[in-house]
Amino acid sequence: CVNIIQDIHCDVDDEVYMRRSLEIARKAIGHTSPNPMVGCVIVKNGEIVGEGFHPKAGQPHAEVFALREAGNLAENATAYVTLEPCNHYGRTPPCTEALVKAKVRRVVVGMVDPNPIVASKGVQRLREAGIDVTVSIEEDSCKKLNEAYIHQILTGKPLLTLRYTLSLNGCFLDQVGNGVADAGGYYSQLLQEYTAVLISPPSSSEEFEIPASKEHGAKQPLWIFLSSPDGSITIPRITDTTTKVVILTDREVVVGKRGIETVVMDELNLGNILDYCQSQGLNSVLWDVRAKLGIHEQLMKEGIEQKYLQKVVVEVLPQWSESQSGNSQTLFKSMAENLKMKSLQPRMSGQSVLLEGNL
Ligand code: AOF
Ligand code: ZN
Repeated sequence: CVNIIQDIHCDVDDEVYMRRSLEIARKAIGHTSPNPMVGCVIVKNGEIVGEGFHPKAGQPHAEVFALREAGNLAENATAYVTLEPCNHYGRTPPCTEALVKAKVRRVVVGMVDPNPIVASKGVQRLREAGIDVTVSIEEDSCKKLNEAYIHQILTGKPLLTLRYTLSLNGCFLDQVGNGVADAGGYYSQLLQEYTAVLISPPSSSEEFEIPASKEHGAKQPLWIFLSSPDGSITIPRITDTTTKVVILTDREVVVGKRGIETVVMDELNLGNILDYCQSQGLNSVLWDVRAKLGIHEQLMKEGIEQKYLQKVVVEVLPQWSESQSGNSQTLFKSMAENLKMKSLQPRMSGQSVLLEGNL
């Protein structure tokens, strides 16, 4: 389908350009929280004349960068945006006005913005200005890209994903099999995606080394260490000066190590932990369990029963474990009753099998 005459467009092209917008949006992966990732391309006579993405909260939106690049060519062009253009004055002015001013003829929107300040008002404003608007192109991919943002806007809580490693005989292993040393491994990718990693460490006596970021200037999540139920804490070894660590505890502790902050809470429950993350603008939290699940049994039960847990990533290593898993029966009963996976998608990462699903 060749789009030579600007009045004629076809659905195939819409999907192609929306996928390009999604690709651009991903350039800001892990950097935009609490804002969504958004990408925009401007197409004139079948050619891309401008591209942009939202780099960070506080900075201009995707449409603004794309319109800047397109300049006068934006007139009568089509704009593809992964998220409905905003119609409000936030940290930045409304994108709808920028699109209207640039005299764009058509806007193709990946998904409606669930943010109640925007929610369809952006589309409405564009239509009122005489712009032809098409909504819900590559919608599932657009929603997947911003699942943390959507969850946080709708529930007021960060998206919480549980990650653990299993042996072939179903025992919990205290390691990440694939990905720590390998920049292309799934774990490195998770570190890019998530704004925070919540660590249930194997045991306070063991050294825990936080992996240094693979590329210079790569985004690092906030590393949150939870004190054990007996009050003991793990002080991680940091090899990268940009790494930030917070130890969450329910009693006073003095750490005195650069880059490590301690935050004392009245009670170390999951509600308080997620509120803390929310207050820090963190919209996605990877709960990385390196010990048997039972170490933070109460937290885990709370996560399951209060429906804080949204996703699970399980890594199955091609090896057997000699230890028995020794997990709490009460916890497992609660999991069996409450954890129903909606979907479970398998894939490979190195020698490991990954099972990813939504609850
Ligand atoms: C867009 N394009 O690239 C983004 C949008 O504080 P602000 O001004 O950055 O506004 C943040 C809100 O704007 C955010 O919650 C979401 O509703 C929308 N984000 N909208 O048109 C963008 N990042
Ligand atoms: Zn905007």
